[in-house]
Amino acid sequence: MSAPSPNPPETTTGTLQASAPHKHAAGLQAVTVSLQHVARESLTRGTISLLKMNQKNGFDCSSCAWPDPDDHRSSFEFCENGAKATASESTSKKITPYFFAKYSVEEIAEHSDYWMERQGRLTQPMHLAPGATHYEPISWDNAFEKIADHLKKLPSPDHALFYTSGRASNEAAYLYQLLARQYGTNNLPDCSNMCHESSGVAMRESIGVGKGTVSLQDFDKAHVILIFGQNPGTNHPRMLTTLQKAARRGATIIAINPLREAGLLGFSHPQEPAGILGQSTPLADHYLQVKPKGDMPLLHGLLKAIHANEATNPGHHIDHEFIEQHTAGYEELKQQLEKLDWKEIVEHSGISKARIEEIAALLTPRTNFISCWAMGLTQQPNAVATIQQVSNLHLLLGALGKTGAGLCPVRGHSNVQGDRTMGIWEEPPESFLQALDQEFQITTPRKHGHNTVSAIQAMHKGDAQVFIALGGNFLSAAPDTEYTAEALNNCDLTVQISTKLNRSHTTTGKEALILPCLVRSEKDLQPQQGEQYITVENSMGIVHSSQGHLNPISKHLLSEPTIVAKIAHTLFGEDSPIQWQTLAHNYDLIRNHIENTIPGFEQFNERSRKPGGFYLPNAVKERKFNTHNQKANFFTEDFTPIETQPGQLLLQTLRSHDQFNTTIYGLNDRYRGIHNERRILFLNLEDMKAQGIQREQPVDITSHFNDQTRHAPNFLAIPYDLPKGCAAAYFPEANPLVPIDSFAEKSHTPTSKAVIITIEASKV
Ligand SMILES: Nc1nc2c(c(=O)[nH]1)N[C@H]1C(S)=C(S)[C@@H](COP(=O)(O)OP(=O)(O)OC[C@H]3O[C@@H](n4cnc5c(=O)[nH]c(N)nc54)[C@H](O)[C@@H]3O)O[C@H]1N2
Ligand SMILES: Nc1nc2c(c(=O)[nH]1)N[C@H]1C(S)=C(S)[C@@H](COP(=O)(O)OP(=O)(O)OC[C@H]3O[C@@H](n4cnc5c(=O)[nH]c(N)nc54)[C@H](O)[C@@H]3O)O[C@H]1N2
Ligand SMILES: [Mo]
Repeated sequence: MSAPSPNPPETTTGTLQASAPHKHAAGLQAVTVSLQHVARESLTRGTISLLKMNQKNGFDCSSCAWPDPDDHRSSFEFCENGAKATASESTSKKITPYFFAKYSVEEIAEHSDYWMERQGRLTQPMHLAPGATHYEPISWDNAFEKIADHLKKLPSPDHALFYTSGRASNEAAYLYQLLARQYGTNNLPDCSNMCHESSGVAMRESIGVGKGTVSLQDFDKAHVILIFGQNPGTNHPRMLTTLQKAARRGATIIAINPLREAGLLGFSHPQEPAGILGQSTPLADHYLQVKPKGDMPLLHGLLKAIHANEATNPGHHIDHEFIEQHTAGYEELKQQLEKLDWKEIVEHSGISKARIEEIAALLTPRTNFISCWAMGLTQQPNAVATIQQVSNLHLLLGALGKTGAGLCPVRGHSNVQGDRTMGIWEEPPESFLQALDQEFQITTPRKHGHNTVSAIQAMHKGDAQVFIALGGNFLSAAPDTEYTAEALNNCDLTVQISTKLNRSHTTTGKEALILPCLVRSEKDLQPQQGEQYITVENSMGIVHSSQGHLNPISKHLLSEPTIVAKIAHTLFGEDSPIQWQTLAHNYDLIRNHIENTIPGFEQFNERSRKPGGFYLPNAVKERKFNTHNQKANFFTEDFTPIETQPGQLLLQTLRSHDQFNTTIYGLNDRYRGIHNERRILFLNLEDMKAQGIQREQPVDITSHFNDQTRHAPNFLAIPYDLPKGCAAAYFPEANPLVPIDSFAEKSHTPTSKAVIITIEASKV
């Protein structure tokens, strides 16, 4: 039997409607589209959910990690894409065992991701036996037995992989890492490895903490806000309210992005009368259309221009006191900047010297400025070094650890930051492992585990046979779809703890399990212990509770903490030093353990019950830098451009407006003027002319890495406002093109924003 195809159908819909891109985001249409999505899934469950979302007594929106305002929450504290996420999880549609009896795994795989999403919620544990064509129902106890049996059979605990996606609560994540470590491995790859890992690595080296250093209030005090490689109109729409407030008060917003994104140009607030009527607030005062990967030379240019300003007007353009007191490595940076050639800076960044000087003039030690960034920086080959140049800019001007200034990596998944705080990390610090050993009387392993890329390589080589996923859609999110599929097919057992159907349920190991769990908006009622709540940490280090209110869609569902604890209980038995049975049902007990083992969680139960939650400590806010030398470090790094041959383009893979990562809510990308199609390749008009490609013509894409090629057919070419030589296509359709061996230095993040491609007209 051949394995089902890992790719979504490689055909176009035939119904593309392409129009001009929008010049601002949101407005009334955002509200109508939200309501359409709610109505399609379930009007009652969806509306109740929207009213409870992001309220102090409600649940945390599972869409993005942008924080809620501390005060002045409106009764509709949501955005269009949060509404889509909530409609999707609150749907009344269900996938029952009948569905799996009707469709074989191969037949399910023939459908699109959009179709999979619309089938509804998973409702019962299902088992795919070795050699079987269909999933069949299985009892929870039998499912846990199968997992325990497989784990007990492995030659070493390092042959098991425990993947986490960033929606898991703090409580679930803490239990999950404890399960892996009691079992004996640090193999805890997570979605962060494909996402903000580069930010964590860069910031830990340079300022001693891998998290952002600002809070929402700092945005009220900032004079300048820089936004690198981020599309907030689609991916963090609630950030637009923050930016609108800043713009209205006169702050300068600078967008750095190869694409002109509607959400950076302007915003019509859908909850203001003027916004509903379509009046928009202009956002970006300066739009720097950098070349892809051009941020590092741009930052070099800014640093150089600031030094030139200081030379003409000494004492006004650099914060010498901050540098002296708090930093190391400044002299090396200064020497490097002197040697850098403006011609190369301009060529590689795509931004003129005059323009760079204009921006540099805005940045002085008296300027409060915040730098935000997302995947446009983190998924580049030189991501870590680039983010360290952002940090250099802040160190040079002392724009760190003071009101209105600091670094703001804008996280993706709603609890990806919390999961890392809870120990979902393949390279845990010794202090954390010691704390676990002491708290639980176990011996945790010291050997570092696999990250996402090395986990795939290990499965491919046959060095890992059991793959368990706490959420997510590993197959479609990972790079190099065909290679990752082969890796998963090699496993003896793959286990997906999931809420909705996805392609990781059809590309499996020899045996597979689907374990369906509660979503955030559902009540978590535990036997004897009653209703439980969970906690999450947002992008700005605020930990708060989240409590569901809907009745679960099926009586068979278990919560994530319960599922994890029951796997552990079955695996370790009654004699385990950890009382897994009690942890499964009483989350206060889990929070007590978190309090005892992770700094910053004192009186966790008490403080998480307070509306709004609490801030975790962040040393950088007090200008303390917990690096190897207790200083903030300047990093001096040379820029190496990506060499492309004539005819080659640099492809970035990005998100449309109607998706959450691999979950496809619809086929539109409204702000970019795309309707009814996802197999789109955005190109510069001159490149299209040079290659003789017509508008909407189907093209096949080949990617090139070392001597290897990879292919993805049938994308419709659309001319777009992006720099010559660069191209863009949607994730996950373009993932087969991302080479497994191409990842960022130091962080191992797949280079999903820098894939060398060639294109040719599809043969019809
Ligand atoms: N609705 C919705 N919300 C989401 C998600 C979703 O899929 N849907 N995903 C969540 C997750 S997990 C994450 S990580 C975030 C992702 O949020 P984003 O990072 O905003 O997501 P992307 O679509 O990958 O957009 C990357 C942006 O970087 C730009 N870019 C590409 N290359 C470069 C470059 O070399 N330099 C610069 N300066 N810019 C570049 C692109 O043009 C694009 O605007 O959103 C989160 N929120
Ligand atoms: N080419 C390319 N690849 C990329 C990216 C890119 O920009 N380009 N971005 C990368 C990034 S930033 C990220 S974060 C990863 C995302 O990688 P993942 O986090 O692995 O993927 P998602 O698509 O977010 O996962 C969606 C699935 O999670 C499950 N799910 C949803 N909610 C819950 C829940 O509450 N509990 C449980 N247990 N399951 C749930 C559902 O079954 C759903 O199908 O993808 C990465 N891959
Ligand atoms: Mo992400």
